[in-house]
Amino acid sequence: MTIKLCGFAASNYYNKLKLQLLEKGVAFEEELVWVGNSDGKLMDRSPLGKVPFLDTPQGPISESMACAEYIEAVYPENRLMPQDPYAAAKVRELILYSELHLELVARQLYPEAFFGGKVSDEIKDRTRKLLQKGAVAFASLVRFSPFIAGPELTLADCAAIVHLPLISSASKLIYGEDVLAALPVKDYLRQMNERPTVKAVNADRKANTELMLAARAAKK
Ligand SMILES: N[C@@H](CCC(=O)N[C@@H](CS)C(=O)NCC(=O)O)C(=O)O
Repeated sequence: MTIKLCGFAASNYYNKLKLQLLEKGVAFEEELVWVGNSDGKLMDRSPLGKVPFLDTPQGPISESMACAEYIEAVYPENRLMPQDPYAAAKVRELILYSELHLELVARQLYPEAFFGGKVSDEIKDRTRKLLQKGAVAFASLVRFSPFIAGPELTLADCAAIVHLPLISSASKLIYGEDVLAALPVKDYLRQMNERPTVKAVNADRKANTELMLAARAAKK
């Protein structure tokens, strides 16, 4: 049985794993799973009802970092985690900063930035401070030489490629300024977007986003 990636292609966390699998050249299947329904079956596979999750021969795994580590352990080809423990820890550190201290913070802004909702001024102010703090910390760790953790493509790139565009656009749309403006994110993404794997992920993301927005509009 091949591994199955479950979720939907408009999700950045889903695309982090899809990029990892494509870069490793691992055969995998995809199962389209939407979130936001009270389907008990989803909770059995991902207890918080979030995507992505993996279906493995031994059972499901949720939380993208746990999934990514499992993929690296089971498929050692084309490693995206350095073997040196310090270098590997630095890659994990970058992923945590990009997710816990930037993407999850910026996520507070998405309802207004991307989905026509409204976010309170209080949340916007608090989020701005946290994003500015996170961006300074992240800037002290990134390399962009040419990859985010150094000369090799790693899992930290799989995370950065999918998260950084959302953080930049959400902050630009809400505050009129990009919290990542001090970093060479545009050049980096331009280079990464040349990769066939990233092109494939982006094409699927666009198609799935249209599907998701059409489904939301039909519900209204
Ligand atoms: N920490 C989770 C974050 C995953 C996440 O937030 N996924 C979003 C889609 S991009 C989701 O499932 N949202 C639905 C929800 O939170 O109920 C991970 O790394 O897997």
